[in-house]
Amino acid sequence: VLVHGAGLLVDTVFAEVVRACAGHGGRVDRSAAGPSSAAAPEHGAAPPRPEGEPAAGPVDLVLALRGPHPLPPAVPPGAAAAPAGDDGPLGDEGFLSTRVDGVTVVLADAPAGLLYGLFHLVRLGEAAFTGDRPARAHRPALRRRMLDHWDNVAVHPDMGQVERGYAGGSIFWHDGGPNGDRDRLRAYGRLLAATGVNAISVNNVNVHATEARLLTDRLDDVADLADLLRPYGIRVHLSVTFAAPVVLGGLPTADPLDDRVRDWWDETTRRVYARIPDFGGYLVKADSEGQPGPATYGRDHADGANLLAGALARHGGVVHWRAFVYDHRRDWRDRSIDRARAAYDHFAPLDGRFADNVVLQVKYGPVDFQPREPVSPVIAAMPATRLAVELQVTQEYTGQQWHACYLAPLWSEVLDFRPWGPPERTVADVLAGVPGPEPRRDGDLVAVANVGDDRFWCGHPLAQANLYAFGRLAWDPYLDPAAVLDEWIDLTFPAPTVGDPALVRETLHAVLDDSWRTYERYTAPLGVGFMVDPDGHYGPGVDGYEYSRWGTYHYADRDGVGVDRTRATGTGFTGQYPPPWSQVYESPERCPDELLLFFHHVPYGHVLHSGVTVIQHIYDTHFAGVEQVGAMRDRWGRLAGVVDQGVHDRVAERLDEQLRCAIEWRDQINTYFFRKSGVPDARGRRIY
Ligand code: GCW
Repeated sequence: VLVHGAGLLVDTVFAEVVRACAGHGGRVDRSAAGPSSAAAPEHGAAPPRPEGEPAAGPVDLVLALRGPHPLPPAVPPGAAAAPAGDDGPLGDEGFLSTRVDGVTVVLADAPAGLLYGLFHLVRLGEAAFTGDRPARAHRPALRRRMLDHWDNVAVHPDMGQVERGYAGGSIFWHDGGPNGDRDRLRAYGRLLAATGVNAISVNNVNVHATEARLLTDRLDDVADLADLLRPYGIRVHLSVTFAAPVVLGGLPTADPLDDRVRDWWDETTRRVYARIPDFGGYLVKADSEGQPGPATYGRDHADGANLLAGALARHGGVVHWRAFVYDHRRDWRDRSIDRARAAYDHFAPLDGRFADNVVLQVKYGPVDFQPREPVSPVIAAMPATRLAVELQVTQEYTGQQWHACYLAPLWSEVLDFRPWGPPERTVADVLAGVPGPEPRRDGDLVAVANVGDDRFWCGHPLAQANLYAFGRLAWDPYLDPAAVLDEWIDLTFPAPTVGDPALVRETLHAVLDDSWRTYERYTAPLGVGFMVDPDGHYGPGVDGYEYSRWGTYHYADRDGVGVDRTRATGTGFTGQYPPPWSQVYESPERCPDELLLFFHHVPYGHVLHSGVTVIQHIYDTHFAGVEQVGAMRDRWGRLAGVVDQGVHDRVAERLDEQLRCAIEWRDQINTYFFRKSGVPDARGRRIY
């Protein structure tokens, strides 16, 4: 192998190859390393070679940065030519990959591209070194691919250390301070780079007292994380409290239009960049669920976001401002309010007022990460605003990493959704910056992270597939979830040396491919959402939220179920969508079955497009869902002795629990609706 070029991330590439050679044989040379290179010669590595001098012996693989040094002679003539019809710039993170005359070549114009090119080869595996491959350019579709950790430095009395974390304690913070396990943090950076993630925010969006200080007197801890993650091309962001000028700066106000407040943010941000020159920016949850915000001062979200954006702009930073804003103290009796409307009502009127380095971060659905929601109407409503779509890799509402639930098919449905109807752009197109009628800004894909200090990273070993799939879909939102799962399987489970080589792959597909829909079958039906236990959001609690202040109701009575969100007779939420969706969702006949109860209150006898009544659908899917979980568990059993014992045991333990919990869901939901409606199951199965 020859690694050619200079820079921190080229050093990382070199170190990766050194490590691979140490493990598997082979030899690596380095050329044009340049004075900036800090790479110490390691086992298996030859010292850097002067420019132009050929590597000794045949070279199988060249990873080379183009310019300022000439490409090494080991690059076969022709390998450096642009692919036919694609001679555009590779950008900061893109790369060319080809194989010519028996030499595999990766070329990039910037060091990060070389690192992504290396991980691309790892994904190709042996295929990277067989036959010739025409040159192909790879570039990320989205510029920022970001994970948000909801980690607290200190253990929080109600939420534990990681809010909605299901993988042990925080990977970043331990015992009120930084996590001393630096190897683990480096390994995390490496893992994220291999999926394509390039930005991370390292503390909870609910910013408590200790965590607020990460911005000021605890900044060294953040700088340390930035140092550990930088070699993998990952920029560090911070969640900040909007009240920081008061709680940290001692000012009497945090009013965004007050000069003292502006000066405080400018100066504080200047200090952050003096310490962390490539700092990513701030993430803010404001005026939501008790977090402070500009509303206290009679200012709006644009005033608030632009204040921080101004402080960050001169340093190249961005502010991610969350659109997850709603009244969490409402009266359930008041039928005039609809939580689904809130994000649009707050933000759509502000379109055009946000600074260019504000990214409005919108949850994919209008309510809150339910297993089934329509895509948020905010995406179509804000053409003049840079957007991020926020997904939830951590499985708050999808089984909390006790249930196997592969989420990439859900995310792909969101990314493939066409906010203005076919044939207009998809959500993925919008984020990728494909221009529409109005010039469009590109956006980000963001997700709440699912990693903690757990031995298997994610609690459930199969939940790693979600982390992997998030990174891959953020790099290329047009990828097929099943193909992404294949990549993950191949990278994660070595082919068994004895027995059927296809067994692992087939089993994992059987367990995971349909697991999100299976989860949907045994939980809340037809998009109605929020039938979870309010204490912790795990397991059933059919009426748990029905008379609460949170705004998430299903309105089941003896005659029917669902939320009337029509313009004609309901909350008017359907009017937040442009055509054709405003009409499709308005009509119970045209509304897709899986969203029917999100948009309509219908009688139990209402006949779905599938031909069955709503009540029979509820019974059928709940019995089917449990059967499917049983089948998943049996399938997994066949991998005993084939995959690592520790992994096998952990997954088996979780599938047992998934089955127990699915049965609980089935019986509570079926019994609830049987008692409400009095309609028996047409197939006479046991309901309590
Ligand atoms: O899904 C809800 C969670 C809260 C979370 C909030 C948010 C960080 O239940 O725990 O708070 O969303 O997204 O801000």
